[in-house]
Amino acid sequence: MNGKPKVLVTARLHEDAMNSLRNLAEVTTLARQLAASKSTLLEIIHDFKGVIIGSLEPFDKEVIYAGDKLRVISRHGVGYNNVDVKAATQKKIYVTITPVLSETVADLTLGLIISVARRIPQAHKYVNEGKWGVETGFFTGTDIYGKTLGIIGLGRIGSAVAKRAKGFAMTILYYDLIRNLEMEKQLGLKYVSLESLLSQADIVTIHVPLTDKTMRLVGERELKRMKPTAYLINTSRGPTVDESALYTAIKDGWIAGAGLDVFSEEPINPKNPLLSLKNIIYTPHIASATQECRYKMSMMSVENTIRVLKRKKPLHYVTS
Ligand code: 8YV
Repeated sequence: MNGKPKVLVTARLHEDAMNSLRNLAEVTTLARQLAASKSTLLEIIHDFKGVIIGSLEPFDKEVIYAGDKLRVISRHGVGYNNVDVKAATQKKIYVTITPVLSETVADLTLGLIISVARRIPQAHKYVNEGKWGVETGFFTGTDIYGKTLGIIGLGRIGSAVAKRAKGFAMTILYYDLIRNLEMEKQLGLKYVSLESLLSQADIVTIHVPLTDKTMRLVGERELKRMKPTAYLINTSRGPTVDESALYTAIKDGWIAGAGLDVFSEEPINPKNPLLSLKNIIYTPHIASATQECRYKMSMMSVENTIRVLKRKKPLHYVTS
């Protein structure tokens, strides 16, 4: 029998990261779809000292308490709403994260902003279907340059979005629980209330973690405050937006459209009514999915795990 500690990997890691993990640990991989099932996790978790997981695997109190040997829950990512950090902290289990993805997520955010305002995906589909022509006014989009951007949550990712928006000569408003005077000075950002951000912005983009307080942060009331010409972008977590209110908002023209990378249910339910709207574009939770970024995330999630297994402090962790 080999005496290496057992580590369960349910995130998709780069081979280099897998190899360095295998030097130290006995590695078991499990497809994300299976790992998203709590009953599967409950059956197997007691075997493992470490887990490296994606954003869907439900590490709630029950799963965490069933992990007798568990010392580290390593998130391949920064959001940890699928992990009960309080239960983990009580059990002295590290919950680690990989804060190396802000620039990559900010890139996709800008991509969604431009795509939704200029209807790039719809135009692509149109040409792909053998159609052509500007005879349809639908493809006369709106400018991004010089418009007003409202950033909800000026953390690592929100700040990276702000830096990019400067290049588009945008007026940048932000709302957060904490003011960032440094960023305000550096980029000329304006701190405003959530209400005033919603009513002034041409594009509202969400960059908050999912917590009890940010659950459905943008609902009917907030959507009604937005301009009928404004777009909503979400690359954070689906449940920060009330999806049924968003459906009505777009259908009834309270707002002009949305660009979404995240949904309240993932993988998305093909019957989700949002999919039937034409003023909306969506991607399958790919904001951090570039070769470069996923490499860094893989290496860091493994490094965090190895450190804990060697009884060292991980590079980045959260507690409660
Ligand atoms: C990843 C994410 O898609 O960082 C996060 O919280 O949601 C994404 O970067 C996910 O964690 C992949 O494992």
